[in-house]
Amino acid sequence: MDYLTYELRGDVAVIGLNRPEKRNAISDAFIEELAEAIRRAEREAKAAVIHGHGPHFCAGLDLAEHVKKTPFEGVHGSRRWHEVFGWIQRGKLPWFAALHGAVVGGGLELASSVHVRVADRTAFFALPEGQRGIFVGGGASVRSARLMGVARMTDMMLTGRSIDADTAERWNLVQYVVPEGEAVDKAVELAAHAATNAEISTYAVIHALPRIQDMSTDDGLFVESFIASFTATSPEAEARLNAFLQKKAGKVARPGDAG
Ligand code: 1HE
Repeated sequence: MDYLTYELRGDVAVIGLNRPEKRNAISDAFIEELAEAIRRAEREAKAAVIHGHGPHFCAGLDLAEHVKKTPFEGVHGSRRWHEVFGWIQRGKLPWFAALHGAVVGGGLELASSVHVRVADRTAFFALPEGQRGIFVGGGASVRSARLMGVARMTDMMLTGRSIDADTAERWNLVQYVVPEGEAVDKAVELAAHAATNAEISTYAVIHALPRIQDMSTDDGLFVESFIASFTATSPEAEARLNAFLQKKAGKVARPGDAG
């Protein structure tokens, strides 16, 4: 692989963006490698982590390649990003991102397609598309806007505002902030935990929660009741529920206790 590293840590696939000399800027060939790595992780792992090698997570779209494209090639490129990032967001695995340095433009769009984001204190977030004369094209108007809200995203795009990790946590762009250099380990720890969940519950979380959020209250509650009933009657749920009742499964941990 030219642009990625791939390793298995137990049940967790760890994928590293590996074009540090160009700040992990994503070209067409890069996105195709990512597509392959996602499919491989789905075959080999139960959860996945994505991170960046070098000083930054990802500088977004490869602008040197983009500048040579026709408008229609640009549309196809954007649609391919949507497709590939969609395999992350609505695929088979829970995905975790470990973020540091620049998480900008398409880098933030990639980060927004995973399920849980961990940032270290060096991470900063921006959407410089407005300054570059373009618009977001890797899903930010849908995914990042749903995370932080349209008002904040509008501010970032109009003013070029760059925010730090703590602000990103307040804005719901990231769920964990850790000391410098610790994001990958934290993300792998969280992913390893998610890998122990019942597959059907994880699938419901990934696929049902965002869809229900897009529904009316009445439709959401109706759909929820069917998913709850379907998952609860699976053989795995029966085994897990009985294990708890027979005191063979762990109790819910208090915050701060080992899980
Ligand atoms: C790049 C890219 C890139 C760096 N495409 N080559 N994204 C941006 O507008 C972000 C542009 N990048 C930056 O603002 C900075 O590079 C960083 C803040 C991310 C990092 O700064 P720094 O000082 O560590 O690195 P650098 O010296 O700016 O860059 C090192 C090299 O990477 C340099 O190339 P070199 O040949 O001169 O060594 C840069 O040109 C190159 N480089 N970023 C191509 N993005 C599907 S739509 C998504 C739309 C977007 O993502 S728009 C936002 C694009």
